[in-house]
Amino acid sequence: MPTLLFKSESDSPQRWTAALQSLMPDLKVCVWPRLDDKRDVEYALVWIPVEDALHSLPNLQVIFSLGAGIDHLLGDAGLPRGVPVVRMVDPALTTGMSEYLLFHVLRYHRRMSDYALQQRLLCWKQLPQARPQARKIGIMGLGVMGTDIAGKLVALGFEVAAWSRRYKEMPEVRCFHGDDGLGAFLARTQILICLLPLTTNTRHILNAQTLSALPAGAVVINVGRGGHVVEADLLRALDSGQLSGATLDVFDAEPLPRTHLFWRHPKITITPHIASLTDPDTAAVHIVDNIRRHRAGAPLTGLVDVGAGY
Ligand code: NDP
Ligand code: OXD
Repeated sequence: MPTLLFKSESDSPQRWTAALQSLMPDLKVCVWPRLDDKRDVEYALVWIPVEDALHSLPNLQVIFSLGAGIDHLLGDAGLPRGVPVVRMVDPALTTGMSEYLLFHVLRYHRRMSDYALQQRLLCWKQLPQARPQARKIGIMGLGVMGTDIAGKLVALGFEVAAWSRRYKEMPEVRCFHGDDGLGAFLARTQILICLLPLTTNTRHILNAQTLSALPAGAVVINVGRGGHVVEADLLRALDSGQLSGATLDVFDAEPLPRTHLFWRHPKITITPHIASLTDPDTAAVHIVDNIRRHRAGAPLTGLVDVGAGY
């Protein structure tokens, strides 16, 4: 009988156990710190802090992350090195992200903040309406989630570009890659979506230099990680008018401290890291599928390249 150790302070062990066992009834799920015999544990499903939960599990084969973004887990001192790490990849998580991004892109595209302001002023005024073909969206990160939102924006008629680490092609998406491609990507982007993983190469990528490379009046939607943004540079770009708005779902410090300037900034929309939430009922499919793959000696899906940091 395969045994999985579950440890998370922010996810429900009952919901996860039920979801996993509905798909794999013979899976034994132990919830940290209740463990009968450490030698039985082959799989772990965890979120930070890992603490000493994974230490001295002599037969641990695969560590599953409860998150798609892996930066926190890779940075956790409790993560044993050398054991394969699999991140969360779930079509429902991806769909949730695309819903969030479509909502905010359309909100900016259709100038809903301007109309909200007009309503407060009792002002009845029709503003010019741009065609989607005239709106240039740029997606940083053309991975699982970036590819999905890119396709959905293309389907709506937007002019879409994406920027990735390695060369990529996608129909009707202008693809840029690497340091050399960044300048041209930013120069044409009016609505910038950050869907990058946080790595040593992407930390602080939204800074004074990159924000000033966007066309004046651009907007930024950050759903990657707070560490992608140099907060003071973002505030300066908003206050100078270089940026006309920012939607931020992720922050360096979460929960965002009540005294943080972002909260009350008129050009910032804040959400509490909810762009897409993992649902055990759908996400368990990915875990169970990978356990089956592992037991059959097949390649795992969502395997993290620890060296690359994602
Ligand atoms: P993927 O690993 O599938 O995609 C990552 C993309 O980023 C790839 O296209 C990769 O390029 C690109 N990338 C990585 N490093 C660089 C770099 N140095 N320069 C340029 N491009 C780079 O990740 P997902 O799409 O699944 O998720 C993306 C991120 O979204 C997660 O890491 C997480 O931080 C965030 N997230 C946020 C959530 C929220 O609720 N706010 C929910 C879920 C995820 P290449 O294709 O060449 O490898
Ligand atoms: C994730 C997240 O990475 O929720 O899954 O941010």
